[in-house]
Amino acid sequence: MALQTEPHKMGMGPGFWPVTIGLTLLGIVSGILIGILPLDYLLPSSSLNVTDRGADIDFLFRFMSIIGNAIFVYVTGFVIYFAIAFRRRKHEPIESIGVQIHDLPALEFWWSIIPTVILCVLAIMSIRVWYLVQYGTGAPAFAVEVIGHQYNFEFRYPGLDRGIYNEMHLPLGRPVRVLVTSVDVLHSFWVPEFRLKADTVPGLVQNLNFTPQVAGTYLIECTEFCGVNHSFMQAKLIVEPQAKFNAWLDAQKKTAAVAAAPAASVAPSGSLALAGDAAAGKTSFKQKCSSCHKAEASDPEQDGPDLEHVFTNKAHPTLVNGQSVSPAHVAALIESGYKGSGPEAMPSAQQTGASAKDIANLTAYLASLK
Ligand code: HEC
Ligand SMILES: [Cu+2]
Repeated sequence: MALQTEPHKMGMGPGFWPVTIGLTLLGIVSGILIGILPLDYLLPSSSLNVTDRGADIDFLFRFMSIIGNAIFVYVTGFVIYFAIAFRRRKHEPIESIGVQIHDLPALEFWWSIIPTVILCVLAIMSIRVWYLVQYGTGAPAFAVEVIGHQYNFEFRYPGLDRGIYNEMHLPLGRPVRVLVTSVDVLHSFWVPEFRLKADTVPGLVQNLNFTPQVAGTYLIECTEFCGVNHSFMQAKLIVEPQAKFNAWLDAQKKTAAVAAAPAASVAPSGSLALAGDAAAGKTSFKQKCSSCHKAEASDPEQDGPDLEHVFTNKAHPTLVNGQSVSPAHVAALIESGYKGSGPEAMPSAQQTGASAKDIANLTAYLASLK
C-alpha cells in the first residue's frame, strides 16, 4: 500500500498575488520614507557634511536600510500569510501532509539569482566606501595617532614627543590620516558627526582617512565597553583653521619642552594646590586615576593605595614619599609621580595626562572626602 493517501497539494494559496502586490507597495512606500526622512533624529547633524566621508556613509546607510526593510516586509508578510492560508482545517487529520512545493526550476532560479545580485550590489557599494576610509582620496597632510587607555584617549602628533590627553585638534580642510590603537583593552574611537568609527585594539593599528570640512567642536566617544568607567571616556575634537591649529601645536611643543626640563626649573608646586573644583576633580579622577585607586566607598577595590581618607586618616600621617599630608604635597605627588619600594608605581602627571588645573581639582576632590 502506498504511503500517500492523497495527491500532493501544490500552489501558493488563493491570496498569493494580492498579498505579494500589497507587500511590494508597502516596501516601496516605507523605502521612500527611509530615503527622504532626515537622519538627525538618529545621529547629530547629518546634513552638515562635516567630513568628506559623511555623505557616502549616510548614503550607504540609507541604501542598506531600504533593502533590509524590503526583505523584512516580504519575509514577515509571507510568514503571516502562509500561516493563515495553510493552517490545518478542522476536518483534516492531525498527521495530514500540508502543501509541498518542489520541482519548480523557475522558482529556484529566481530565489538564487535575486539575493545574489542584491548581495553583490551591497558588497560593491560597501567596498568602495571602505576603500575611501582606508586609503583616502589623496596623500594625507599628516597622521595623528589615537591611543585608547582605560579611561581616556591619548593623541600623538608628528614632532611632539608627548601625548595630548582628552583633546584632539585637526586643521580645517586638510586631508588627515588617523591611526587608531590601544594600550590595554578594546575601546572604540567614534565621532558621531563625522560618521567615522574604529575599534582601538591592542596590537592592531587601524586607519581612518578623511578631510574635516566644518570648523567646530565635536565629541569623541568610546563605544566599546572597556571597564567600570567606560561612560566617562570621552574627548573633545576641535577642528580649526590651519593657522590656529599651528599655533596650538607650537604651544604644545613649548609645554613639552618645559615638562622635559629638569624638575628644578619648574615653578614650585605649592601653587598647584590653589583653588581646585572638587566636582570637576571627581570627573578627572574617574578618567585618570580610578583604574588604580579607590576614592569612595562605592568604588571598586584597586591595586594602588585607597585614597578615601588620605587627608583624614590619623594612622597615615605621611604620604608614600614620606612627606606630610598637605594639599601642596598631594598636588606635588600627583604632578611628579612616585616609585616606592613596592612593585607598583604612581605615574607622573605627564603619564596620567593631568593638567595643572586637573591637579588642583583632583587635590580639592581628595580633600573633600571625609
Ligand atoms: C597606574 C596606576 C596609578 C594611577 C593611574 C594613579 N596612581 Fe596614584 N598611586 C599609585 C601607586 C601604586 C601609588 C603608591 C606608590 C608607592 O607606594 O610607591 C600611588 C600613590 C598615590 C598617592 C599617595 C597615597 C598615599 O597614601 O600616600 C596619591 C595621593 C595618588 N596616588 C593620587 C593619584 C591621583 C590623583 C591619580 C590620578 C591623576 C593617580 N594617583 C593615578 C598608582 C596609580
Ligand atoms: Cu573605552
